[in-house]
Amino acid sequence: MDMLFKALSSPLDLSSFLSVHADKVTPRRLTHLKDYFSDRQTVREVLAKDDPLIYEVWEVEYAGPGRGLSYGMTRLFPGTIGNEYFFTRGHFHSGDLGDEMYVVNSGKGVLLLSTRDGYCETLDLTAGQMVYVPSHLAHRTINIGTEELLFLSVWAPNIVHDYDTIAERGFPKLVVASPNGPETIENPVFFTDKNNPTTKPL
Ligand code: PAN
Ligand code: ZN
Repeated sequence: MDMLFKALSSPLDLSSFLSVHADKVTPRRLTHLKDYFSDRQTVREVLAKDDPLIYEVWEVEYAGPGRGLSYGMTRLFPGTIGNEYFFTRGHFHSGDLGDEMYVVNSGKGVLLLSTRDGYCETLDLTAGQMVYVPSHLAHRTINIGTEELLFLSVWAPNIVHDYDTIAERGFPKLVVASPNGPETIENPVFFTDKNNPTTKPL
């Protein structure tokens, strides 16, 4: 019988999902994120020597009858590019049932959330933290710690992941390393007006 038709059970330590359940692993290296980090000079310098792994998504896509649920574990590694911490690309959900649940297994992070019209907020992510992400909020995860940030996401399989909007304009805010620790600052090149190319970042 297909695994998706069975009840799934896991101990609270979600890291066991990594070896047991995932049927697809997607690595995201700096090459895939080179246009997302704001310090393009540092991106070029790092890529000239190496192509670091920023995160991996270990995913189980629902393929059974009815609506179902898909889920995945993200392993977001610690590190910085320039003063920006490693992050996931980030996306909006569109389509029916666009809400999502996040549960943090381990590590220390920030969830950056934003509406299409530029409202932005951050939530702290620590082990055991659960976040309900409503469908109208784009979401990006940022690792501000020194360990891997490991979290589970659960979403409806008919969600359309919209990456283009974030790829084009970024998030209104950036989370950067400063002498005082992680700091959330305005994104100087956030692009809100698609009809005005002069505001387009970089
Ligand atoms: C998560 C993300 C995962 C990787 O499973 O897809 O953390 O981030 P990007 O998809 O932005 O590269 C989720 O939010 N799924 O909907
Ligand atoms: Zn999502």
